[in-house]
Amino acid sequence: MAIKKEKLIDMYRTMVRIRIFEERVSKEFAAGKIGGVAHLYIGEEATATGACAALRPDDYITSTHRGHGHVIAKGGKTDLMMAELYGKKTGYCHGKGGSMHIADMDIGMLGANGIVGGGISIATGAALSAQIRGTDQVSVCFFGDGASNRGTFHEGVNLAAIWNLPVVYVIENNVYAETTSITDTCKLPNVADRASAYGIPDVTIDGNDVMAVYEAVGEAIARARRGEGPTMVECKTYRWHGHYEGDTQPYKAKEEVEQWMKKDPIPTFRKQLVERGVLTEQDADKIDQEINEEIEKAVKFAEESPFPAPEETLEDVFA
Ligand SMILES: Cc1ncc(C[n+]2csc(CCOP(=O)(O)OP(=O)(O)O)c2C)c(N)n1
Ligand SMILES: [Mg+2]
Repeated sequence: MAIKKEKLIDMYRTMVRIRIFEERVSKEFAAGKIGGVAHLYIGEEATATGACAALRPDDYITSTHRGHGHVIAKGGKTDLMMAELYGKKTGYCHGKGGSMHIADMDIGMLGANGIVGGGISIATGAALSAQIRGTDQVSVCFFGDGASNRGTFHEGVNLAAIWNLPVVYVIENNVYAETTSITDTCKLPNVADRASAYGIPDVTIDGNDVMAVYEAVGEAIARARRGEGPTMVECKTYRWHGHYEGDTQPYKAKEEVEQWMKKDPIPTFRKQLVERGVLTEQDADKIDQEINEEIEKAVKFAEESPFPAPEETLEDVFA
């Protein structure tokens, strides 16, 4: 697939933005600045970045409880997201939703979700809506290996298959669902092998290879846009941090962690871009620096923003 230099640089920038945002969240969470729970996307940056790079601005995505990377990859604002994590009035949900409720309709980001597998129904519904309205929008649904064991997976994928809906199911197989390894809940070598039971195509790829994700999800999106229905793309990846910040991960083997750390998607892509002459090391350093400054500003914005007033408690709350 031909891809412009600017796009490649943008993909690098997005992965760095996710990494630095998440590292900062980890730090501020530990310092007690962020309440609730934080599920971080560190290590999985290439999956959201490659998939969203293949989407149009008017396409949809749905996310999970581990949603910061998806928001950033679809073009969300790091200052509004940081303020939301801080519980501030200037945040995406006016400080009342936190990490697991961030949505941005202006960029087609239909929501993070505290309900595992909840996004599968929403992405399928968004694809149905596009089909009924006769647009050629596509919906990309991100979910975990664990979510593929939920009923919504069967319901959503089966419906999309039967009705030929324009949706791409992106399984982020990061090996674990909380403390449970996927090998304890799925007999198949690949979770996406389940797609054949629904009569839809599937592909399993290295989710830490941003170009492989871009190409595989890009082909699935093109298929969906042509009216040829859903595809399942499994991205094999790994989360570096605990399931939540504070999880000490006694269930992971040291060798397994070390092996995956060697497959860090960001330096791998950076090296490829330098070797291909897309970027110099200095250009890449400059991008890293710019993103550091952006995230610093996002933290300052969050710190300096007010909390919502007590009398606003019931505003923005729908039933
Ligand atoms: C319906 C539902 N069941 C259980 C939970 C508790 N829970 C939160 S995250 C999680 C594991 C999800 O694993 P996976 O889908 O692989 O996503 P990952 O955390 O690995 O990104 C579980 C069981 C929940 N939030 N919602
Ligand atoms: Mg998982």
